[in-house]
Amino acid sequence: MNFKYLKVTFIAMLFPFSSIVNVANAGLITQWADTVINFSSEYSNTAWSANQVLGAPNTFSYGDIITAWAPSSKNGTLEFITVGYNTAVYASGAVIRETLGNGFVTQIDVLDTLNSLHTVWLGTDISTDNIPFDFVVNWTQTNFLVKGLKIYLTTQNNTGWEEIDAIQLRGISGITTNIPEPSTLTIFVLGMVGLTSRRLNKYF
Ligand SMILES: [Ca+2]
Ligand SMILES: [Ca+2]
Repeated sequence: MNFKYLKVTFIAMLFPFSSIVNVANAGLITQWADTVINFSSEYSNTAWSANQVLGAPNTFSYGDIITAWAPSSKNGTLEFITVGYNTAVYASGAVIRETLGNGFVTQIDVLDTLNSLHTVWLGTDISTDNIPFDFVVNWTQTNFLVKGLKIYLTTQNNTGWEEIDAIQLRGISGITTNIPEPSTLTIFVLGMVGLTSRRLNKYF
């Protein structure tokens, strides 16, 4: 039996396994907003209230629908909403689900666990209009934990209302997991190969 060939084959098999562990370590967490921390205005405290951005999307058609947040002004104001998430993460992105007057977001800040805001996006929102649209924004992952998002918008985007159905935070958990590092795992398995081969070499 060609034992060298067996060892090379076994080592080669480790590489795809290492890749799987890397993916597991990535651990991207996606959360929909759990609390409303602050907001500039709301159309009412029930229909189109700030609380309508909480949870997973529940506005499935484009239009003036009560399950989305609308500021109290239709035009001519700058508005904001700040939302909180149950699990603080090293944040790398957000999804703002726009369901009326799409294309109105002007800025996104992340809220750290010491209650400081950091701007992660400033720009032109080119979301498609006339359909419920998930405006996805990605940025370089923060090196601090993030527990909230502040979304800024202009009501001057068009002559009608501007509305948000839901807001998602994306990031990596700050909680330590027990998944072994690929290097540790590889060294361990290579050690086992060495032990096994020494035993087998006695017979070949
Ligand atoms: Ca408007
Ligand atoms: Ca909603």
